[in-house]
Amino acid sequence: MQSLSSICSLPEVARTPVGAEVYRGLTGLPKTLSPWLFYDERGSELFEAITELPEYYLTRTERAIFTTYADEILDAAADRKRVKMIELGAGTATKTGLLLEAAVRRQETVDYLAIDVSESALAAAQQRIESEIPGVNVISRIGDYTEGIEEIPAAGQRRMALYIGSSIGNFEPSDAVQVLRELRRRLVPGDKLLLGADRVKERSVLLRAYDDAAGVTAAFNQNVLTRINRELGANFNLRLFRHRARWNHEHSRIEMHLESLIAQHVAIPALDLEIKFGRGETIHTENSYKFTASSISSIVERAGFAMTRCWTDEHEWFGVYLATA
Ligand code: AVI
Repeated sequence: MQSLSSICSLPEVARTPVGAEVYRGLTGLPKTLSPWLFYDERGSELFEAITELPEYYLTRTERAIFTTYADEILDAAADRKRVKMIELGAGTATKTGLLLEAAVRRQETVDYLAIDVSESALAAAQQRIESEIPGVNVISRIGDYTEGIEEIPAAGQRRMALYIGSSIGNFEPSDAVQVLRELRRRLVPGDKLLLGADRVKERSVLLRAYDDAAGVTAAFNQNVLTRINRELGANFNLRLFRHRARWNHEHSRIEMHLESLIAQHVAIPALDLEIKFGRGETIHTENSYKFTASSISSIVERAGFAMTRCWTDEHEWFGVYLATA
């Protein structure tokens, strides 16, 4: 715990979200940085590139599940009512189109509320969906997670909140419960949650997905150092930090780290800091939890939903779960 006097004497930039996170993460032990720091403009482009890599099975497998089961998912969610859809962290909403098309097949028109922190991603998604899927009424809201849900009240229809892409896996399990509990609080009984979550599988498949041959995931991980250099004037030498992906069996998660190849000091002038790294010491930058049917059910149920149905692919690599509020 830092004393009040040490907090008060910090440079101004340490109170910005990026400055505060870098200060917290690199002065603590073990060194950590929160994964939201990945997503500057370049990081978001690199993440889009990751989703198209042959080794990164998550996106295409979830898409394949939607391609096969979209009509069944909509029927199961609807309880014979009309459906309204809400997407948390919609991004460019590419996979969501398959569900929206199924909704239009079922009921001709559908209201779709897309929530995301990125204004540009939302604008692109809105334009594409409105031009490609007539019948979808897109409402977009800039925000984190659940803000804005009340803007499309249930009003006799079934609302289905989508939280797909295994984003839930980037939270600590207790935080994942909190995020879903907050969502549950804003829904009414009978509303649905459609959750996409990656499953536990062979270690080699998981490791390849987070350490691809073309080095795109390595560049995505190292980009966080470029961001700190640019925004806080630091002097990280990217050639002296190596991308590492590890499978942590005990916690059922892939961990991403940046490993210091030598003993070195890095200056972060905007934070008035000099950070010492030992050879082999890492900065832990991300956890990506992998779930079994029972571990994901436990999270969903602790958040106040009842697990209703699940769909998977032929290898059982990815799960799409429908739960009821
Ligand atoms: C966004 N999230 C679901 C990705 C994942 O698989 O955990 C982020 C990612 N990290 C490395 N590759 C992709």
